[in-house]
Amino acid sequence: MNNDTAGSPGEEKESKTGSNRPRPRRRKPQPRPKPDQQSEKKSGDSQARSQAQKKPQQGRKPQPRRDQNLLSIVVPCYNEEESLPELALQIEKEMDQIGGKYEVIFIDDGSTDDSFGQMKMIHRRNKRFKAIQFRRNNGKSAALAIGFKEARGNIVITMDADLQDDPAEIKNLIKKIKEGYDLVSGWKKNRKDPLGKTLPSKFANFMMNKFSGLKLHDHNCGLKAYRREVVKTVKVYGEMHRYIPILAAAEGFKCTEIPVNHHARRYGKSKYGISRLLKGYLDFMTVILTTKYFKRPMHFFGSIGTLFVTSGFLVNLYLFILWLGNETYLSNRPLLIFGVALMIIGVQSFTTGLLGELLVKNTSDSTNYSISNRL
Ligand SMILES: Nc1nc2c(ncn2[C@@H]2O[C@H](COP(=O)(O)OP(=O)(O)O)[C@@H](O)[C@H]2O)c(=O)[nH]1
Ligand SMILES: [Mg+2]
Repeated sequence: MNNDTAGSPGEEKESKTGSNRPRPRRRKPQPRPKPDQQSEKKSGDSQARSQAQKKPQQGRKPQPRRDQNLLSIVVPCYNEEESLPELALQIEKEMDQIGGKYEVIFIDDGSTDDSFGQMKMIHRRNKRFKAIQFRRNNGKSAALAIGFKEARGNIVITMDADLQDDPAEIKNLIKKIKEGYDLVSGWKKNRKDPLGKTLPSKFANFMMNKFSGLKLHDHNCGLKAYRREVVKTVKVYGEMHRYIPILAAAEGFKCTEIPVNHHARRYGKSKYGISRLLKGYLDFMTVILTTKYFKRPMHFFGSIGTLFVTSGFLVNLYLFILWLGNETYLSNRPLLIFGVALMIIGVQSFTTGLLGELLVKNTSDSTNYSISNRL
C-alpha cells in the first residue's frame, strides 16, 4: 500500500469546508503512477515494506521497459575473461563515436574462469554495462534468449565476446536496419578461422540456403542487428541461435546481410567442436519441419505416407499379376515383405500427419500468427 494517498476523498472534503482545526499536512496531489513506474516512485517505509514483500522473489524483475532511443548490445559469453576488458573498451569507443544512448548486456553462461569478475569491474566503471550470470552453462541460445528478454532498446545488436567480431561494424548494421530491414546478419566474408571450422560452416550454410528458402552466406554469424520486434517474437532455445534468421524469415521479417570485418581469435579457445555439429543438425531438422509444416503437418507426413503406400501397392500389384499368371509362388518372394512394409510405413506416416492436424486444430496456438500492424 502506498503512503502517498494524497487527495483521498475525505481530505478533499475537509479542505473545502475551510474549518479552523489545524489542517492535516497535505502533499500536493500527484498523478497516480503507472504500474511499471510505481516501484521507482515509492519512497521511505513504503519502499522498505514493498522490498520486504518482494524478498521471496529475489532475482525476479519486472519486464524491462522499452526505450525508443536506446541501442541494446547483447553479448553472450562463456570463459572469455581475457577478451572482456578490451571488448568493453572497443564498444565504448565505438558508441562514443556513434553517439546516443546504449546498454550492453553481458550474459555469463556459467563460465568457470573469471569472466563475471571482469564484468563486475566493467560495470563498476561504466553502468551502461550490465551483466547477468547463469548458475550453470545453459548454452548460447539460452544466453541470447535472456539477453533478448532484458533488452530495452529499439534496435538490438548481438556480438560474440571473443573479440572476433568488430564493434566498428555496429554503425553499418544500424544503417542497414534503418533502410527498412528487420534483421541484418553479418557475413564474415574474410573469415579468420581454421579450415576445421570454415568447411563445416560452408556445408551448413549450403544446406540452410537449400532447404530454408532464406539465402545468406553466413547464417551463424554472431554479429547481427535486430529490430526489437524480432527478438521479442522469435523463440531461441536448444541450439537454435544458428537459425534465428530462418526463424525470423518464417515469421515474415525482412532479413538481409552485410559483409563484416572478422578477426582471428586472440585469447582462449573456440567452444564449438564436432559434438555440437550433431545437435546443430537435429535442430536444423526441427527448424525446417516446424517453420515449413508447423501449421500443416499433413502436407509433410501425408505426402510421405502417400508415396510409401503407392509404392507398396505397385510392388504388390506386380507380384499379384505374376501370381495370377502362375509364374511365381508368393512364399518365394521376399519382395512381398518389402511391399507390405512400404504400405504399413505409409499408413503410419499418414496417420501421424492426421494426428498432427488434429493437434494443430485443437491448440489455441493455431491462430498465433505474427502480426506487424493493425488499423
Ligand atoms: N552463452 C554462451 N556463450 C557461448 C557458449 N559457447 C560459446 N559461447 C560464446 O559464443 C561466442 C562464439 O563462440 P566461439 O567459441 O568463439 O565460436 P566460434 O567463433 O565459432 O569459434 C563467444 O562469445 C563465446 O563466448 C555457451 O555455451 N554459452
Ligand atoms: Mg569465436
